[in-house]
Amino acid sequence: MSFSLQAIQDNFVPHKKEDFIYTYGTAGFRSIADVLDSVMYKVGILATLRSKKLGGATIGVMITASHNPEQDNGVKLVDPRGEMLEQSWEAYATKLANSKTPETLAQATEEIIASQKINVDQPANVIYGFDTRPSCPELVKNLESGLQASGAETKNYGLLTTPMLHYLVRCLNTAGTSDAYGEPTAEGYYHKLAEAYKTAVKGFTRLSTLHVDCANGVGAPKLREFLTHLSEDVISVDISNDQITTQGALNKNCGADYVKTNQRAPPNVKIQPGDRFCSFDGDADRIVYYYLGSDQTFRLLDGDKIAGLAAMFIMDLVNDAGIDSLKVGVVQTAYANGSSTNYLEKVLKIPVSCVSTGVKHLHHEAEKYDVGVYFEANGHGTVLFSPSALNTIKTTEAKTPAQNRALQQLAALTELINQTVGDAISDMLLVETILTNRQWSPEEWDQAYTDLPNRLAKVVVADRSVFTTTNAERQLVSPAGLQAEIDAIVAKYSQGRSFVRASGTEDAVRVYAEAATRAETDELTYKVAQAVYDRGGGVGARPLMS
Ligand code: 16G
Ligand code: MG
Repeated sequence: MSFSLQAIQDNFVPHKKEDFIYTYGTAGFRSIADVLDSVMYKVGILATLRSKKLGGATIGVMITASHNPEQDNGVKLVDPRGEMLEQSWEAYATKLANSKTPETLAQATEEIIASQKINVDQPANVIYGFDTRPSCPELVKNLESGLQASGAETKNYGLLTTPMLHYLVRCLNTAGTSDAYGEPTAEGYYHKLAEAYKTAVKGFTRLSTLHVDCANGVGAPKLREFLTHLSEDVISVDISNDQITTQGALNKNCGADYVKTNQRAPPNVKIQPGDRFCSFDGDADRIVYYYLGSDQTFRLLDGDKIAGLAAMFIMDLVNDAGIDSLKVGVVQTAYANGSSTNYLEKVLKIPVSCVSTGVKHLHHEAEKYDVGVYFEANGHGTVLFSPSALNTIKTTEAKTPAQNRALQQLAALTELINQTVGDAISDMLLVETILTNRQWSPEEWDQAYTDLPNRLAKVVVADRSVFTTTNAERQLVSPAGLQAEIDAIVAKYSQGRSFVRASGTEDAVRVYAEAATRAETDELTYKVAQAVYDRGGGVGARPLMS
């Protein structure tokens, strides 16, 4: 198939809402689904150009709006190694999406070709997948139209979790090379994870049943398919919130975002003391665990707790394997609970980096370590093993049975953990592996440290773009003077910490605060939110302490 600007113009998909402005943000384009058909067409063109730029390497397109309500949708591009689209291309995505006529679209396309020096005669390969949203089939058609008009070879992988699409892209681009990632099929993905899990828990007593809330999303059918690869004596899983065809059910009162935001279990999940629970989000790239404490209170084991557990386990294995020359590090964002950072740095003595919010920032920072553990508090995360770490694990000769066992466990983890992006199924298996190896209950896992009370608030302002930050979002640069005011407020609270940043996904400014006690935390949040409202052009009601 050849590339033709004429075909791109002839098949143009008009904008439904003329004044809508599209932005390729932290997680691609995301909005109410009704206005996305024109965007899908443009994303098809962009994916083709990206593939041509990279000599025909396979690019992925995922249609999902993750934890957002069912009426929303979104789309994001996946680069050849299964990573998020290179940041410098986000501006091209935005430019194409806002081209409102066939002529301006052709012009924007030509500009990308010229500035990126793209040879349009190169082949283009694009694969795509989508989640369970009712709007997906229509949006897929528009995407296909853009791919066809720009002359890409395509493959539709159908219903997928986001991490499965990332996996498939990496497999296709590494096939036949020395770092072939796996079989580029859903079966290949299940098989790889299942085999690694069997190795990682071999010889240990199986834990009690794990209860998984799938947010009524794509994680439900995919987890079910995956589980057919493992027998009941290896893992026991009870799936709830699997109603993927019930209208309006997706992410409604369930899922990882609900649990993290409300700090409680989904109302329809019967949480019993002694049981272990986790929740996926709508596209299964995010997970949090929870349980009921012996005092009957709800306890959340979020992304920070998973990072701590994984870092602890990997450090122990690296030491037992006698390969402690490997540099293990953890990457967090400013949202990480202060107690988790303290535990990692002071107890585990692991280097910790803090970066801006958004998976791509954490992922790139984690690549700087031999073994880079990265998690956002909200449950997005994974562990990356560098090529040299993989080589060390593979080639080190064990001198004792204990060393041999540790090396085997590490090797299994490199297969079990999705190396392309955070993956709820894979992260769940990682946690289950560690708890099985230690024969730990969630309560025992939770003992590593106690979270500082924390609170997240939202302030609506006239223009959130005036809120600019530095130092991994921990300090405001503008509005002028506001940071000094926040510093003065924070200084009055023991173990107080607070920061303010503009959301990348909502039209609001977020305020995070933590302090030694619940009362202090609430007061600190409220004071900072008021300062934001007063100095930052707040609209609507002034924040009140709730
Ligand atoms: C997106 C990001 C997530 C981040 C969140 C922050 C990806 C795949 N997702 O969902 O990592 O935590 O945005 O939202 O990068 P906010 O900017 O509205 O606070
Ligand atoms: Mg998600």
